[in-house]
Amino acid sequence: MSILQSQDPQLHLATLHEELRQLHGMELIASENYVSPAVLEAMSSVFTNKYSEGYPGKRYYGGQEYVDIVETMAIERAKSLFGAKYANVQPLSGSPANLAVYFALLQPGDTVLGLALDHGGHLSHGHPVNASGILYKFTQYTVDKTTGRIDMNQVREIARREKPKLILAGFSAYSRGLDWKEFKSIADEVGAYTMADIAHIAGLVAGKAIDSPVGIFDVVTTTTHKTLRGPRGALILSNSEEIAKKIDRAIFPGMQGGPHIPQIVAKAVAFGEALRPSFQVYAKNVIANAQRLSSKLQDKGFTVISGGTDNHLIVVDMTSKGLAGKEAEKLFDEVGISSSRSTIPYDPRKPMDPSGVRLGTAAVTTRGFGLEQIDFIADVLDRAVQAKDSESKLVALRKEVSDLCCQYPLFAPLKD
Ligand code: DSN
Repeated sequence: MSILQSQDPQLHLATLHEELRQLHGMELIASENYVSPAVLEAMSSVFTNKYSEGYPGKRYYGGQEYVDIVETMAIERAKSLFGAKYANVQPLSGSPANLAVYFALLQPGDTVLGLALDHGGHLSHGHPVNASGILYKFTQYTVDKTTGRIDMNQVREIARREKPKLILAGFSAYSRGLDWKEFKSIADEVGAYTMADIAHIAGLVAGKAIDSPVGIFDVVTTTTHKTLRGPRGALILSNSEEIAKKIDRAIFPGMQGGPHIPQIVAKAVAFGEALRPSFQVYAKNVIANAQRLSSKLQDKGFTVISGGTDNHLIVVDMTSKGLAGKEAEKLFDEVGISSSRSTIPYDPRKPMDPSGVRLGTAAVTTRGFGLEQIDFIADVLDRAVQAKDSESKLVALRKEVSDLCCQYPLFAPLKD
C-alpha cells in the first residue's frame, strides 16, 4: 500500500493498525472471518470504475464484455456450489437481499412469520425499527424457554393462526439446526412462501457440514462474508424461474442501481475456493471447534444457551459469571479476543446491555486453529473472568493471546 501511504498517510496508518489488530488478536465474532489474499486482491481492481446496471447480456451501459464474463462466472459458481438453478449475485449485503425478497414476493402490509430478534433472529426479520418491520406485518416465533430451541409446534400454531404469506427461517444468534422440511410442510399447509436466511451458516452448507434448504425452500438469501468466507456482500438463490425473475427485478431496477463489480469478482473467487475439497474440511472443523469451545466453557461453569451447538456459534449467558454481556465483550477485548454482546432468550436485561455474548469459530478455523488452540481460548476466557480486576494479569493474558496469534497467518494457505 505504498501509494496510499505516501498520498494519505493517516488513512494508511489506520488501515495498517487494523491489520496489526487482526494479526495479534483472536476473532470470535460469529459473523466475521478472514478472506484469502486472492479475494482481497479481487476487491481492489479497476472494475470499480465501471457502471453495469442490468444483468449479463442486458445492460444499460456500453463496455460490458468483461463485466459480463465475471458476473456470469459468479452466478455459475454460486449455482454449482449450492445446487441451485438461479442465483443473483448483485445484492450489496444481507439486509438489502432480504428486503429485495420481501419486495419481490409481498405487498406492503402482508404478514410474515420469522424468529424474534431477541431469540436469535435478525433486524431485517421484522424488527419494528427496521424497514422490514415498518413495511410488513411481522409476527414472530420464539425459542422454548427450557430447551433454548425453536419449537416447531409453536411455529405451526402461529402459522395456522396468522396465515403468513411468507415464512422465514434463519438467524443471527441461534446455535441449533433448522428443520427445513418441517418449515416447508407448515408453509405448504398455510399457503406461504418459504425463505431461508442462511447468512450465518452458508459456509457450513456450502461445505456440506449441515443440511441445505436449497431445493426445499422457495428462496434462500445469504451474506457472502461470514462462514462462507467471501467479500462483504450477499447472494439470493432459488430453484423457481418465476421467483428468480421477480427477485432479479426487485434487485434491479427495484432497489439497486449499478452493482459493485469488484465485490462480484471477489464473490466468484470465494465461491471457487468453497468448491475446493479443503473447504469441506474447513466447514467440518468450524463445527468441531465450536462444539469443543462450548463443551470446554461449560466445564468451566459458563452457561451455554441450549447446552451446545450444531453450527459455528454459541451464545453464552454471562450472568453466572457476574458479568453483563457488554462487560464481558469489553473484558475479552482487553485480552485480545473479539466477541459480540448478545441478548439471550427471555433476557431480563435491555438489548443495548444484554446478558450474553455470542462467540463463533469460523475466523479462528480459517486461521488454522484446531482443538488444542480452542482449549487455550476457553482457558483464556475463563482466566480473563477470574482476573477481571487485575490490570497486570489481563495484560499478561493479552500477551499470551498475541504470542499464539503470531504463529498463525490470518488465512492459512489452501492445501488443494
Ligand atoms: N451483523 C450480523 C451479525 O453479526 O450477525 C448480521 O447481519
